[in-house]
Amino acid sequence: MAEVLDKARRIVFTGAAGGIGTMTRPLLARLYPGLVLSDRVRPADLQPGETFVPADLTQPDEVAALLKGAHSVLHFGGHSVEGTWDQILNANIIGCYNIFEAARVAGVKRVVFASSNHAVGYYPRSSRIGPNVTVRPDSRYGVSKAFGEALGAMYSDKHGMSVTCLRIGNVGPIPLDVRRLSIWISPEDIVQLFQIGLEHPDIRFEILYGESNNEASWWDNSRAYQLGYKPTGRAEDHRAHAEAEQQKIGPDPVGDLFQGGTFTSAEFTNDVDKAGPQ
Ligand code: 15L
Repeated sequence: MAEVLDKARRIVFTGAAGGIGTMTRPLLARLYPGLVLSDRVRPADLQPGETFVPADLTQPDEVAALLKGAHSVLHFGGHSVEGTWDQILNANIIGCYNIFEAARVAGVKRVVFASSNHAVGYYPRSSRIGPNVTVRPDSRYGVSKAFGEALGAMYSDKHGMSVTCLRIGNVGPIPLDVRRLSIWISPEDIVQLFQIGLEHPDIRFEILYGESNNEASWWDNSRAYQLGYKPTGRAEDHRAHAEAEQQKIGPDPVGDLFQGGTFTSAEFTNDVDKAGPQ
């Protein structure tokens, strides 16, 4: 990495008690000692030496106190799947706004935002997309991620904040099913993307896909590679497991056509040939 980050700088990680937080914290603790972990609830497995500051993202005062003096933010807090409008509005729309606005006020230099593949979930599995396609959210959740990307672009252009949006596929030790063979990312590889967002000197505003080195990928992630990404995970190594798991799930006539899977078939009332880009 060209720029060496001053490790003494305050880096705040929201959503630290969630799935991605739990999988990446041990790796991050080694890279960024002093990382400030935050969530509404204390992580059950908080280690001695880890710093935890509770905050409710819907409360601007709590978010402002959390980000005071911060240099960078890994924003992974919020609602991580489809939810009611009330849940999404509070956790992902208001919460995300509160983070970016408190970051601006606090003079935060860099934000890495957990976007999602569900911001573009209605692209067909037969298409290959890059970071600059029109968003095609597959859910209220996906819309909130597109909103977060738009906020990030605005704070980058208007206020000079370095913002990296990670359109994350699915983070885990192995791909869970056939769809995840195309979008899986290992905890180690997503931490590499965090590092790029926190440290790479060239970042103004970027959308990168959060996937490992997947042969069945639907995404052009060449920008991540240009920025130094060297994923070590390979979904194909787990194909037999993913195919066996898929047998247990059975077909989804809508979800199997689109990248977002079950998020696209949930609440679906359209014809499949009228959904997604023409
Ligand atoms: C996501 O955005 C979710 O946070 C995660 O729980 C998975 O559903 C993932 O997408 C996925 O698409 O597999």
